[in-house]
Amino acid sequence: MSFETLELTREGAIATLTLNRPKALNSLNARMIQELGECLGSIREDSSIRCLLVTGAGKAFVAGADIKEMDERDPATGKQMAEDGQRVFQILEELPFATIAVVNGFALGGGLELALACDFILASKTAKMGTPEVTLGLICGYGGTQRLTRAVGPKLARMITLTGDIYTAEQMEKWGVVAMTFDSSNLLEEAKKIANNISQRSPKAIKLTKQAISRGVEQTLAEGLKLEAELFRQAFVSEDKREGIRAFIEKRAPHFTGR
Ligand code: DAK
Repeated sequence: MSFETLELTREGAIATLTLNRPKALNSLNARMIQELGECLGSIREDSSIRCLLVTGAGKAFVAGADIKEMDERDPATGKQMAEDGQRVFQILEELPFATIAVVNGFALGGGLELALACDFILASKTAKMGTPEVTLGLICGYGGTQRLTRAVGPKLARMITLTGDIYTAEQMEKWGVVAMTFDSSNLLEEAKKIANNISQRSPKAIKLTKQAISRGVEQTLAEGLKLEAELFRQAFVSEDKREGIRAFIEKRAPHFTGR
């Protein structure tokens, strides 16, 4: 599959999706959103993928929505634009395998929103992140007010979005937006090590764990525990569980199939 604004590569069970408009700091234009939708839609049923890395070409991860394109768009299309983007980010969030945002540089506005739709964020120590929408008279339109709030709580989410300031990766790590930071020269390599680790785990258990967390976070604790019990039941009757336990007892590496 080839794209104008993206690159999708594979190394065994790990796929890497690179946002690829470096001259415009990989800002999200309509074409990129459309291609992201096509690309994610096409890989979501690919059971040979165990982990997806999402990163940016050049010095940015994604410097936000394409501001120049927004200037040319009919304001009446704003809601449609938000819904199109939200749908694509939702596909990313609901992929059945693990997804890691590998934030190599600026992750601003829609770029941070894209990273937040991944399972977790790894960043270069020199990366810069924030939601500058309010500096443009906008608000987050790709789920930022919702996912950032769920990630850090409403107080911190208010500070980040209301200031519109750009923060360091170190600060974002302290706040829990970023899981880990690495020197920029090692970032991709470290991310691949983590992806490789995840790739050895049971795909069935990964898929069910993702569902337990993302659906459970919307529920009360009592409802979430019920959900966990049901998903635990599904794991308990799986071939992967049988294989994982046999492999432990037989002192060998498991060969998971995701069934
Ligand atoms: N859009 C378009 N072009 C961009 C861009 C962007 N977001 N960010 C950078 N560029 C372009 C620059 O214009 C420049 O292009 P040329 O002048 O060379 O043609 C090129 O990329 C290199 O950028 P700089 O020369 O500015 O590079 P610097 O290192 O000096 O500065 C910077 C890097 C990231 C600090 C700076 O470029 C910057 O402030 N960029 C804008 C950041 C920003 O405000 N991003 C937008 C956030 S708002 C919505 C859904 C979502 C959203 C909105 C609506 N709906 C569905 C309605 C999301 C909104 C946002 O993301």
